[in-house]
Amino acid sequence: MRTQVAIIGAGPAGLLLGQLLYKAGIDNIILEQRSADYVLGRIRAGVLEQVSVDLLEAAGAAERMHAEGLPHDGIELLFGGQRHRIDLHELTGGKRVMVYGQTEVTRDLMAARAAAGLTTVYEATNVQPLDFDGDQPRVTYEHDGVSHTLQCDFIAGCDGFHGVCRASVPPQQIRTFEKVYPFGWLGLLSDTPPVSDELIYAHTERGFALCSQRSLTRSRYYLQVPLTEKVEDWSDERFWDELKLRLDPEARAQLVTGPSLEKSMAPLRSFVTEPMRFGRMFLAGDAAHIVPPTGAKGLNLAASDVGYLHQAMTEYYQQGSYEGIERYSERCLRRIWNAERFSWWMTSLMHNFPEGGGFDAKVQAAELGYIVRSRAAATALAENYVGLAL
Ligand code: FAS
Ligand code: PHB
Repeated sequence: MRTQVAIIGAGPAGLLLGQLLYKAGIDNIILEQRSADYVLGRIRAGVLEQVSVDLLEAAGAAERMHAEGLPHDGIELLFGGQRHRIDLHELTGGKRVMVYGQTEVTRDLMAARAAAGLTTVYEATNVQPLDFDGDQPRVTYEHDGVSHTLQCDFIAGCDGFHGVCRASVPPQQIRTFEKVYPFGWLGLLSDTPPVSDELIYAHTERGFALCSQRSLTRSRYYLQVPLTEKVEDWSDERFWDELKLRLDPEARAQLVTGPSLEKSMAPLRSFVTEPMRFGRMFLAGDAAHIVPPTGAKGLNLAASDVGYLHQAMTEYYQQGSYEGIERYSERCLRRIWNAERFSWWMTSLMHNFPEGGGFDAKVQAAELGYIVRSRAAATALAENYVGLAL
């Protein structure tokens, strides 16, 4: 079997890349280790930057997002028992974010791919990217007990943090940077109306909490918890009781609780791979980098990587140009490090670091107060939150 671009991973990065390449007339096949239902069952991101919205439009997968997504002009910071609105729209000269779940983005991209009649091999096992340091890369895999080889021009490693592509690069060719945080996020999804019109990021003595949403009838909440916590030790009732303790009185009174549709724990880490291109193999999305979700950047970085890779592939096949290929890592990493800094900063600002003691807590309180009093400080938060230009 042969294709122009072999894409490993059918998460948002792989599916978005597949659609953008298709629109450019570039043949591609996606190899995914899980089933489509399993991929759709993962509850993850919820906030899209304009850059991601634009790329979904270019991919022909934005119709339902515009019909059902929720444009948001601001967020709220809750600290000292008070909520303070950050007016993203006003502070950034008219920019906003789109609240639309990653599950729905993935569903829309899957539907667009199926409508285009493109090949996705789900439940492909033992996927191996090979010979990407030469001119004839290939990917071997097994499916339904049969071994296959996919010849290709390029390999796109969109296989997430635990994927095979980054692991296939000789260690001496790759450098990684990592910071692990001493806590995790316990998330709950429920068919209950959101507690407020906009997202609430809460910094409290009991820990961080985030009130997010998927629609006007479906909410997503997160609590900062120690890494020793286990999801099975958190009943719905325990989760709701702890969330109430981290909200202001108005939100506490507004909160509608109900049975969880999903509960999961995610560790928090910052991670970057340099470079992101190895001969004819490119890493994109979580395969190359991870951010703590506090800044809502993970999915958006995956989208911008894919935007750069689509541009590089289009220039190669349509103009014979190698410039986008050669500049891929540099272009992605500039935007990645800006998002890594912002995500680290938001995480450091909003979470409790017990080992930090009184001084760190005082600095957090001072910085939160500065943000709500200083237009310059609020603008810096706002322009990073809505996403820096490509
Ligand atoms: P993904 O991990 O989504 O997709 C990779 C795909 O590759 C998967 O389908 C996997 O099955 C497949 N794969 C892996 N190994 C393979 C192999 N060897 N062969 C074939 N296929 C293989 N971001 C936010 O912005 N906000 C959030 O709240 C948020 N919460 C998150 C919670 C969790 C638990 C995790 C893990 C991530 C979260 N993220 C969040 C980040 C997340 O949204 C990612 O940024 C996003 O999924 C990145 O998309 P991909 O790069 O496509 O990677
Ligand atoms: C979410 O809705 O899952 C979400 C929103 C904003 C974040 C993180 C997660 O910063």
